[in-house]
Amino acid sequence: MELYYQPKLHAGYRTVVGAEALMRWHTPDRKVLVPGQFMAVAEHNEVIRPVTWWAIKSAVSRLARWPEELSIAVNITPSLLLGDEIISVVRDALDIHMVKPKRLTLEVLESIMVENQEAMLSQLERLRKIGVKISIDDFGTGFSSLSYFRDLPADEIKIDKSFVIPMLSSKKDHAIVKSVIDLAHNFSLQVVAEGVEDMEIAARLTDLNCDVLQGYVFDRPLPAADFEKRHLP
Ligand code: G
Ligand code: MN
Repeated sequence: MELYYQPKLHAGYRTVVGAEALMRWHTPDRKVLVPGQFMAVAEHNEVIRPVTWWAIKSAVSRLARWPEELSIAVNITPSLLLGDEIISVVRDALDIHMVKPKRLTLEVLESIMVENQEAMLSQLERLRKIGVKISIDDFGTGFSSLSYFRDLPADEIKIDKSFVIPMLSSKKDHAIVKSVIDLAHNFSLQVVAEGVEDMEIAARLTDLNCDVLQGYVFDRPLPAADFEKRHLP
């Protein structure tokens, strides 16, 4: 298992503000699989648990060696969010490496609020009390109600790439992106657009006041050493 890193850029200055850590599985027959190709299996046989704790520790140890102003986001599957284990894994990793909690973001799916709402809300509050940031991944695909925005203890939303990719050719997708940015800002949430594949889209997102951009036009997910060579000072 290896963590790759994809840059997240400030939409106005176009400087790197951090990275999303993305898992890659090097299989015995020398293939490199992306999460979509192994996550379902990993979740089914519970190997997802040790692998996710490893990802948190690995990302935090990486942060300790990166400039103070950079952050890293780690994806957390909904089933691991509840309970005390994630709290102690996150706390221990930050303590051991003396990394400021605000530099670690946990990306969770919009669907976490579907069941167990009360438990999930208080768990997100607990995590935010430690000081880590909560980001809602793939936003727009999970059929949220408006009360979602009112109640959600989060810091950031990521607009799903299925809206971002066609936003210049589809008026409706453009309207969704624009509306979500405004709505999120009204609730003091930072907005990240994922799936930014060309500079024209990047420019439009900047015009629409999107805060952070991520996508192939800036870089693909890279092995840590390559990320550091290309994106660290
Ligand atoms: O939302 P989620 O965390 O699943 O999104 C991350 C995934 O999106 C990663 O697998 C990453 O490789 C992929 N990705 C990143 N940038 C782009 C992009 O610009 N276009 C597309 N189509 N996919 C992207
Ligand atoms: Mn993600």
